[in-house]
Amino acid sequence: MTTQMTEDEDVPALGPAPVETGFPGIALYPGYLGAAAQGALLGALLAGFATAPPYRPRMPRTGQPWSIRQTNFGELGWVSRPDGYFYSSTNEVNGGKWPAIPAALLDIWAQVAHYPAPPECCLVNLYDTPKSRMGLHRDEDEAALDAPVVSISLGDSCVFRVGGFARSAKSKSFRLASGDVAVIGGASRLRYHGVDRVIPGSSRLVPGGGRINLTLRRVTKPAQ
Ligand code: MD3
Ligand code: FE
Repeated sequence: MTTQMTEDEDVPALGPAPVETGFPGIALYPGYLGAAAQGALLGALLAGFATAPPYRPRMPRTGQPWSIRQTNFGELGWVSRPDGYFYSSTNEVNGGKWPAIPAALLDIWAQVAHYPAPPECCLVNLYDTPKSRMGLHRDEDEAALDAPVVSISLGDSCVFRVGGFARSAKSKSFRLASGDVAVIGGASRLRYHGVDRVIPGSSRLVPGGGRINLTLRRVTKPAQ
């Protein structure tokens, strides 16, 4: 028995394994990024913000300002306009292109997405006030619905909710913490989901506090 235990301690840990969520197609990797990787990624994001500063979007039609700020990296950015939601290669705030997706994020996609093409969009959500939240919605603006959405959380933890395929379906809550990665695909790709609240002071990563969520998305169907 003792020798068996000693041998087990010599076995290197396997790579991070996803935890069971109860939703087929949703894999959660708690602590996928360690403290050093989180700090390096935050630095790359802040550098990109100099080119594409986060802005406060407004709801289509009503013009109601959101409680979060957003920006994008990649060939395509997800934007809210008076007439709906669109992917656009132009940053309409300053007329420029979006900065490139940081290499560390392309690596995460390659490791967890199990998809034969790279992401085209990294949508950045900044939960920068105690009131910041995201209502229940579905991500359905992508032609490549066979690709997963890969989410990376940095900074303060949040209470995240996953529902069903109708807004009224029952839902289940999870906590997402800094360094966690979630992969949402397969049979769960079109589930309703949202962020109920951020837990202030739960992380010291982001200067001034708050939460940053990155979602990597494949928008167009890759050429065969
Ligand atoms: C579950 N962002 O940007 S990411 C979004 O934390 C968005 O900022 C949230 O929802 C955030 O659209 C959640 C994780 C996520 C993304 C897509 C999903 C979870 C999902 C699609 C279906 C079910
Ligand atoms: Fe979403």
